[in-house]
Amino acid sequence: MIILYDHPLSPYAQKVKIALDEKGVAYETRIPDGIGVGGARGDFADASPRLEVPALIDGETKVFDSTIILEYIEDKWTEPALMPTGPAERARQRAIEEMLDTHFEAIVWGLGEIRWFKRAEGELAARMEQAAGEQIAAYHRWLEAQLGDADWFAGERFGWGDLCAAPYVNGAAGAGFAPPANSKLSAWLERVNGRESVAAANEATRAVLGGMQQVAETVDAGMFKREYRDHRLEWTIRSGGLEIVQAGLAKGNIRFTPPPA
Ligand SMILES: N[C@@H](CCC(=O)N[C@@H](CS)C(=O)NCC(=O)O)C(=O)O
Repeated sequence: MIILYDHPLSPYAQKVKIALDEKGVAYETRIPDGIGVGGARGDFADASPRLEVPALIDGETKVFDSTIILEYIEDKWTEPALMPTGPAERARQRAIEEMLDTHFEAIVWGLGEIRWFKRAEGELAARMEQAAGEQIAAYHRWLEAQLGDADWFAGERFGWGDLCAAPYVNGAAGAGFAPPANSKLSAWLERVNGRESVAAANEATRAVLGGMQQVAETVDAGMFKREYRDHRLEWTIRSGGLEIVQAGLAKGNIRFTPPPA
């Protein structure tokens, strides 16, 4: 049985679950012990040197990073193909994935740091939320242009760009930043959420969201050490939250990407 190290709130893990479901591949999900504190060990750490979900174990094969896992899935289970044909179209799918995995993800993640983990309150939180809203609106415009008049980012059929976009656009919508009403992007979101694979990932997310109301205290008590890696660190600083990083470093409740063990 394929094992997927997962967290239901991880958009990266959602990409992988949607791809496996679309291809009808059976798998078992596991939430690694120590996720969120940088303390994971054992099989998960062997599969994922950066101690991040998702990580996939298929027999002797261990793959980490959602993009690399998606490529593995597409190479191993070829039907139905999620990547369209033609080099230009394939490059476009990868560009959509890249834009969302990097800067778009960081914005939605940053909103979680403010609202769930209470990294900022009052005026600072309001300024950062406003910046997030403006940035998300810009990404929505970019996505709308990528969609054009097609039903799917992948063209005539659901595919790579769609499964990569769904977790992030849903995450932003859940945070109160839905695509503009009556836009092509909002019609696409409704369409993509109608797919069983996407609905299942959404349901798993909803099931754990209630528990996020209590996490601020656990961060304060030093039980979490959140990973302020690459684009997330950039987002925090460019959106006015340098003091969040400084306070987190002083309190020891933020960390950066670890080197392999
Ligand atoms: N580039 C990676 C990013 C994965 C990632 O950042 N995962 C987060 C969850 S969304 C994680 O596991 N962080 C480790 C932690 O919080 O301890 C991918 O595409 O899979």
